[in-house]
Amino acid sequence: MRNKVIVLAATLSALVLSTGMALAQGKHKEEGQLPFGPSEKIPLEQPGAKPGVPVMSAKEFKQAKDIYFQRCAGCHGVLRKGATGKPLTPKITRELGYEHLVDFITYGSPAGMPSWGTSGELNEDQIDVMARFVMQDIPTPPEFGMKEMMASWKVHVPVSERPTKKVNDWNLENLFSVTLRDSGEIALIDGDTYEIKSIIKTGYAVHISRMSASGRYLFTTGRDAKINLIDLWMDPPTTVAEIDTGIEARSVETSKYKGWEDKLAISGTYWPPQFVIMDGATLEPKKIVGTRGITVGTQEYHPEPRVAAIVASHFRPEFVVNVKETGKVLMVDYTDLKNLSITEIEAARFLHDGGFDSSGRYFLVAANASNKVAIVDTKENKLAALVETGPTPHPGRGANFIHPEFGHVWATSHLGDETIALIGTDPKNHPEHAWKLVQTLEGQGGGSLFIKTHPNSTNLYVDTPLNPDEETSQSVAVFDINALDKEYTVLPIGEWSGIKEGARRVVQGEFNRQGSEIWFSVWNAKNQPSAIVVVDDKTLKLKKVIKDKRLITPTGKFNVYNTQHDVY
Ligand code: DHE
Repeated sequence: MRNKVIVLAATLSALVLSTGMALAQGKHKEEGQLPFGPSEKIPLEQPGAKPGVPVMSAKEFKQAKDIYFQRCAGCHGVLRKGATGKPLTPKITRELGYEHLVDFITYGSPAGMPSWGTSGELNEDQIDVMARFVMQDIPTPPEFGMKEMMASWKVHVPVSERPTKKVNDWNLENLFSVTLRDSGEIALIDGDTYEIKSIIKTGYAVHISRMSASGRYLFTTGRDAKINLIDLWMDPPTTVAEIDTGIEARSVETSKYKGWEDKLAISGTYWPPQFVIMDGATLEPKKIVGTRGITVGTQEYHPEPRVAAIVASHFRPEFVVNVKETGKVLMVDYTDLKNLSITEIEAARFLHDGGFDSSGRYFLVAANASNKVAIVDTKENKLAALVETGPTPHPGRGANFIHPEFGHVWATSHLGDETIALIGTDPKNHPEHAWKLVQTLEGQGGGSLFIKTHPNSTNLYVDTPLNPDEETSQSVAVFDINALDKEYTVLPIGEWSGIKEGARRVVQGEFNRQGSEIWFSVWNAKNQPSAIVVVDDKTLKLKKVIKDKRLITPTGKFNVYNTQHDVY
């Protein structure tokens, strides 16, 4: 075992910050503001001065609010109730006191709080305002309902003016949609020629791209909850509609059940805590549903249960909506939006990301701070199992493969340690192993975010972008699926990129259509070069480095065919 480290999910914001700091340190430095992002939409009132609570000027409050929403809210929550990070409610922060908070923000903690000061990511003035900010009463951002959504909704190309068949000569099946995080764009890259075919302006820091069932429409969601609907049949592919569905978001999906292909779309938001069902061809908002409510287990009210991963069921006309803070999976039947029917499945708290098993029937989702994976049977609408896997599972969509001994398995890596957990997913042929942890592998170290394989591959790739050791964060481990006990191979992707500067974090492998190549992002700060490194899956040798000054902070990559058909 190498480099065993404890890296908790809070570190993720450190990563986000380190790449985003270039923005904060650029021309907006004076105001301490970021040029764009969700916080722009949040006209928060500054709470009145209180005895014993440090005073802040309006300018300082605004600066702190921006930093908080951009960097801290992902882990601590908008209402500071804690999730992946600890709660920061005024009672707690005032008891801790200003000096303690300054030290904590400056030096971090072994439990995963990043060392914002010593890493150089926040300067002393910024740490001072953040310590004072978290001692204030919690400002609640505004709600975002139908009126606000309608005001932001734009149809750029009406359905009647769109082509009735594909009119470009692009090979859509092997096209990659690549998030250019800090420039608020995606790049569409041809998987056959590696040519950047187009750069499309989107919301800020697109989190995921999803494909409609037909493969025609590409949906992106910005962190600022802007949804772009891109018609891939047009020449060139173009945004045909857009809408803001809230203030902060991470998930978007479209209806895939037979007869409902391309008909509806759904966006889940972190703030406000809700989801909205929209028309699939125009994004017209149709139905907003709040997710505030009672948690599983302790059964107490939570005011901010954020919507994490959403997938579309293949077995019923339903969306599978994972609510982080309540730990509930909502099976939302979309056939009758007026008389909406939702099956609520109790899973475990802090649901985050996940993917289907190879049959497409079971959805496996990380309940990250509970160290568990919840398995939902989307045919029977029941919880199949809750499996303890290790500290802070973070699968992305996970990896499905056939294990020489246990048959079909699904795998996740972990943020909190070096382990990779394999869960049996074949109740028919291997009932004794189904929904059980069948094997644990040891990878390079903690700080892993994504794991990947493909039905045509016999390799299992595990990234470690958040590991504090540079060599580890700049490389990936590859296991041979047919000899999992054998030592893994390390691919020095950062070095292969030829880039000499920066953190060069290697993140999220994504296969091409054929399953013959895997693409990794080499993720640097906005003002530094980044790249995509393509690896030949058979030989594990470098095949291509895609470098271009337009590739600003590439992170997630979504192959059209694999995303459309849930191949992973
Ligand atoms: Fe993600 C998926 C939330 C930070 C890159 N991320 C997801 C999903 C959620 C989520 C809920 C699943 C969406 C779905 O399937 O519908 N991510 C969050 C956060 O709350 C968190 C921890 C902190 C934050 O403030 O955003 C966070 N994520 C990051 C990053 O820092 C990453 C590495 C870079 C970035 O672009 O922001 C990042 N997240 C991704 C990617 C996926 C993702 C690439 C999709 C992976 C896939 O293969 O499907």
